[in-house]
Amino acid sequence: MTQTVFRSFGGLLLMVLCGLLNPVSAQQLSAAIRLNQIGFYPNAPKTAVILAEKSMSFEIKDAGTGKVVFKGKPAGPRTNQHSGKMSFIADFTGFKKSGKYVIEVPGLGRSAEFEIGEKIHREVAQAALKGFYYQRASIDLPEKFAGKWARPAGHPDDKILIHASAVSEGRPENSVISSPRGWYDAGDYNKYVVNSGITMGTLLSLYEDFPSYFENFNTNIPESNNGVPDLLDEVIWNLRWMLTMQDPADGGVYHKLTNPRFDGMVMPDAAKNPRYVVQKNTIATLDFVAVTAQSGRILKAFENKFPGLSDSCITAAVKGWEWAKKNPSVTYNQEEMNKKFDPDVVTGAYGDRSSSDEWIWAAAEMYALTSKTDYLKNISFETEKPLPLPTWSQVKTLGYYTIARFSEDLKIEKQFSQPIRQNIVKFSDDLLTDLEKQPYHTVMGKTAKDYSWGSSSVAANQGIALIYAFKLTNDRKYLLAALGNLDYLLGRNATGYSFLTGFGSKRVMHPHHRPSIADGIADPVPGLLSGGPNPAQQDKCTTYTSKIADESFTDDDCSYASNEIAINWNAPMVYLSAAIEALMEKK
Ligand code: 9MR
Repeated sequence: MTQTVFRSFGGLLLMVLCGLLNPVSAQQLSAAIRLNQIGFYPNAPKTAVILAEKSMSFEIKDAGTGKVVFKGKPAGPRTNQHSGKMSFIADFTGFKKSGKYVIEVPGLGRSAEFEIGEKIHREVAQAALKGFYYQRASIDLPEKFAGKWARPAGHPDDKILIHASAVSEGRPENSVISSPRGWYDAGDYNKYVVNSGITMGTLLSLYEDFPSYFENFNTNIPESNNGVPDLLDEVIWNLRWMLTMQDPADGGVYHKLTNPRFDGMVMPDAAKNPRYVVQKNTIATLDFVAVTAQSGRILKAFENKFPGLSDSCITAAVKGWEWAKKNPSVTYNQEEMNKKFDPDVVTGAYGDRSSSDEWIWAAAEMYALTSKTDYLKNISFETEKPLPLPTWSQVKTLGYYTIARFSEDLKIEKQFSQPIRQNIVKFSDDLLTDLEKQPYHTVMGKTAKDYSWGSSSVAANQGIALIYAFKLTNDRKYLLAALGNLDYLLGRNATGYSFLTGFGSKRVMHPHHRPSIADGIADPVPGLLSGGPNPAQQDKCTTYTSKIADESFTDDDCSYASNEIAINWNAPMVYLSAAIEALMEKK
């Protein structure tokens, strides 16, 4: 009894003391206040969203002293087009002092602590790139680089079987090739050329767009001190794998390196099922051409570090292009393949019927590499059509970005590059239309279509398009809208989650990601971007609490449709966060 009284008295004393030391903690955390949980640049917009039925004033308080440093009245209300919910926009852009703060809405509660400071997203960008290191196949991740997520190598991939669908001269069924390295695609352990295509294109473009920023961008990987930017070292890990996916006999490229069925929820080194390369096809080959052409171009400058690698890439690109020209309509149709060949393969299909966009991307990269207009023959750039956002199955915009990047150097006639530049700006203007009416004040989420499988990558890719528009026009409104989408990804959204593992006060903890599930460590592998809301809920998980487009998310590892991670989503996250850092540093 005495002990209990003493304990509760002690507890009370502790609470009072803490309250005195940190007066802001008196207010309850409120889930109705949504903001970028990492923080803000001193000289950029600062927005929080308050979910409420009526307008309430807000205060920014110093997190240490509890002193009110800024007061404001939020604008609104705005009505959410998906849920009908009302929100108000608390703008504290005028407050510019670096430090740690909370936002408080008397009567509602307070936010978790956030920071105002220069380079506020640098660690986010570094972690998102480091996420690729954690996805590496065929290599040990020692503690020195992987911290508590250290693990033995998985999938040596040095004895890969030729699937019946992939036989060619010199490579009969079940013969063995070596195809090590590369990144695991996602929460699963397979390696897919098509998805590697857009991922590599995005990361390589990031390097080409901001080369100097990466001179000093360390992610603590084994290659960190080799005199090559870590971004390129990371990309080369996957590039060397991709090069093994080309059939040396004819230049065609296998669709994927895969188990017949998905592995169980085990660590990489415990997954020992036989793996195959399957059917060569036009689209995988063209994606490969684009990546190797771009790599060949970039790596010319690193010839002394990687003797011969640039040349190997260029040779591979040319061979792939020739194969695609001879085989322009070989599509990968998993169902059809399974009818004809054994074993059946039921892993990610990445089946895509239309190759016109891959032709555009590959042609643009080959042309940028060689300046030979031959590569543009018979290619329609389709600039009369609206620009589509890049996805694994729609890559022509990656080609546009390259043309836009090099239009001066390539001396491409105006009539050719001009419409591409205009398209990028037009797309960005359309994104910006009605921004002032959006419930989270983001271009992300204007239409329910934005919430497709991997919607986080939609937000990130919109951000990239806006950054290109900014580079083309120098109009800061595009850059700030891109930053708004980064705010979305880090917490200013209808779920209240920060979608990057390891970051944010309300962060994703249970991604559909085999190592994170199997390693017995509470924290998931960091730096991985969760797919995000997806009202289609194909995984049929029972823990979703909403079917509304922008809320249809569950932080549950059963949810491969809303909470998986994937390399093609991480890459635009790296691009967006690093590009914003690079551009904010400049001004
Ligand atoms: O990102 C892909 C999405 O667009 C498709 O609708 C979905 C179903 O085919 O597949 C997604 O990609 C998955 C791939 O097939 C296998 N690895 C995990 C990928 C992310 O969920």
